[in-house]
Amino acid sequence: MPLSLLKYGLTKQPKLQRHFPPTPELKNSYDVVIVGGGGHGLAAAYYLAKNWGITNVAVLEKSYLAGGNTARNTTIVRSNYLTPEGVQFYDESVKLFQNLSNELDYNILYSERGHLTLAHTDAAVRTARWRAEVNKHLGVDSELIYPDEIARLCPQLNLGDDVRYPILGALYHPPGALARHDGVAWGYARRAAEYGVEIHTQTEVTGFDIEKGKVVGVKTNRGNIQCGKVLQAVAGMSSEVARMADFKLPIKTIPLQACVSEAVKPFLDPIIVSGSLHVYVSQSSRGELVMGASAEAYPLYSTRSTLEFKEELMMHLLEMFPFVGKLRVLRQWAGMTDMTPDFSPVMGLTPIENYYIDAGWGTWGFKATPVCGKRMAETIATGKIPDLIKPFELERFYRNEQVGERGAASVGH
Ligand code: FAD
Ligand code: PYC
Repeated sequence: MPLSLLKYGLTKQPKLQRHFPPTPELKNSYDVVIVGGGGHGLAAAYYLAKNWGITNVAVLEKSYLAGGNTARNTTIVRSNYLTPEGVQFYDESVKLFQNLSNELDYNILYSERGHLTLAHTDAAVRTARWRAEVNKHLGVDSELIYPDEIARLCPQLNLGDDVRYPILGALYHPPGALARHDGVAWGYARRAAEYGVEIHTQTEVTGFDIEKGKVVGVKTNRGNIQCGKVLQAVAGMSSEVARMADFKLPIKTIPLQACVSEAVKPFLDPIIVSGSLHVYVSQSSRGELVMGASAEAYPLYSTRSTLEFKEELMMHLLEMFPFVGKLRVLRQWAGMTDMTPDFSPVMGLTPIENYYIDAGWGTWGFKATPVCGKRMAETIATGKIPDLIKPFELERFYRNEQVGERGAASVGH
């Protein structure tokens, strides 16, 4: 339990605390400028300050704090990936998540539920077995299970064969978890600010000063600043911001929608994902069903919601949980996801000296917030890329050494 929560509970008249310091005036120069005040940018700022003593840092956010994909995701945390590179990377993040409330002294409502990826075809069973074996080999808890065990873990699931795609098995990953997405960003922001990091909201980066291939300044709607180093962490705007710095990313921006139902009493403990039915669902600590389906079919810079998405999602959801037919949808939204060809992120150096990239998080980057922040901070501080993130360098696309994770994406594409 975070210490502050305990103190709050025991205090008769708790003092109301401002969450973050107000946006300060921009200084002329910073050692590090982080573009993007989502979970990733804020986590990197925190670890730069805490692990490396680098505090002359500005986080520049064009809108309000963490209102991008950090606020729009469905908060699933897991490490049951397909490639050894992916499994090791996300496993470090899960471990950081497990202690994050204590580390930040901020309650992120981390809730370990177990994660079930349902298999409705022989091919899906094969992939589940493959993932389970790679996971186990690397010390990650995952196994292939069959309908009797699925029924024990999730008795509400329709396991009958009176449906189009009966459930044949599942990849079961006990550490699969949910967390409060805003809490993760706010916790990092608050602690980073305590170390002296400046957080500037309503501050849009509009360009960069690049001299002889090296970044030396950042242009914003509030004026120009000089900088030692830049970290780009802008999710759905990755290609556009990289274009301002004059380099290209192999990224397409594709909208992904989600929705929540009204709150009902807890009935669904595990997180359920069905690749074949293109649907995933969990129940939040507030009691809402949090649901998603496939990404849109084409690239677009838009966060509109559609009726078509909801209709398709509900059709599939009812096949798995027929009794939720009367449940009402409360909210629906979309985020813009930066999709790479291999469904893995891009982290590390860029063709511009002192300009670092944290992108390509597509539909999978919330769970990586702690590990990416920690390892990008290390990269910026030391100038060396840690082995854990080396496979995810931008350079891999030129060497054709992709880290194929399509088979482990929970979202249909
Ligand atoms: P963001 O939170 O988007 O932060 C980037 C920030 O950069 C934004 O606040 C934006 O305003 C700012 N910015 C952009 N351009 C500029 C500029 N020029 N100047 C200044 N600031 C700028 N991942 C999971 O692991 N699990 C899930 O369950 C999951 N579900 C998802 C469901 C949906 C519907 C969506 C859309 C995504 C989901 N994801 C999930 C993916 C996850 O949300 C993202 O990968 C992750 O949030 C990326 O974090 P970020 O900090 O990089 O981006
Ligand atoms: O990466 O686990 C995930 C996920 C689930 C829904 C969207 N992304």
